[in-house]
Amino acid sequence: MSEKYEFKLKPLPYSFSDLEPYIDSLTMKLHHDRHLKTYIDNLNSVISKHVEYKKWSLEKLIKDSNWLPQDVRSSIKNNAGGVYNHNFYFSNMAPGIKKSSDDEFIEKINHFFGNFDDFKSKFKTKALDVFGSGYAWLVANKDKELKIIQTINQNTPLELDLIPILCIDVWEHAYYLKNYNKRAEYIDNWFNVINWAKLRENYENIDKDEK
Ligand code: MN3
Repeated sequence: MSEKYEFKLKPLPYSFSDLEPYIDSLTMKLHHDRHLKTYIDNLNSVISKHVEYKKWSLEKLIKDSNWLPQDVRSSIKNNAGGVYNHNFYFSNMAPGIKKSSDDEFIEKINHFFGNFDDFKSKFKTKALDVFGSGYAWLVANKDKELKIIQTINQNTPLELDLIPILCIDVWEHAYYLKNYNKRAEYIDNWFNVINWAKLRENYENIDKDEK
């Protein structure tokens, strides 16, 4: 990832309709072209007035936000978080990628959560329990131990020194058009469009990131 100013809205690696019938095209289009774009535009607009941060990567703007001047700190942190979280969310979905049970990464999930169904039910509960707007995440620590956490608003696991593996956006804009207020229905649908190949890659990359 590691992008810097000027941040760009990149096209999704699949089309807006590819996640149908689980996630509808209009939701995908508005989520990407309007919600994510707004975070990118806002972030670019603040950074353009603070040239000293033009060289900071997206991750650094989030992790080192305490060093930012107070008047722009929350604006930069929230918008950078919005860009990071949405990029992560969109890249962890794909149409028709099935998990294979002999996958080493799935074995890790089974190891840390008992079995796959337990993982699924724990993840769903965590996502349902996010009060208001936020995300549920599967994350790893530096020892590659997996756990499930929540973040509110546009906070990220980076600030907690955790490595993100998977996230679900449970802001209402992620599901309201199709599922109205039924977040549980959205979560069940979303489980069908997880890009397991990407998750495995995220997990395997932990060692590389360390170096
Ligand atoms: Mn969103």
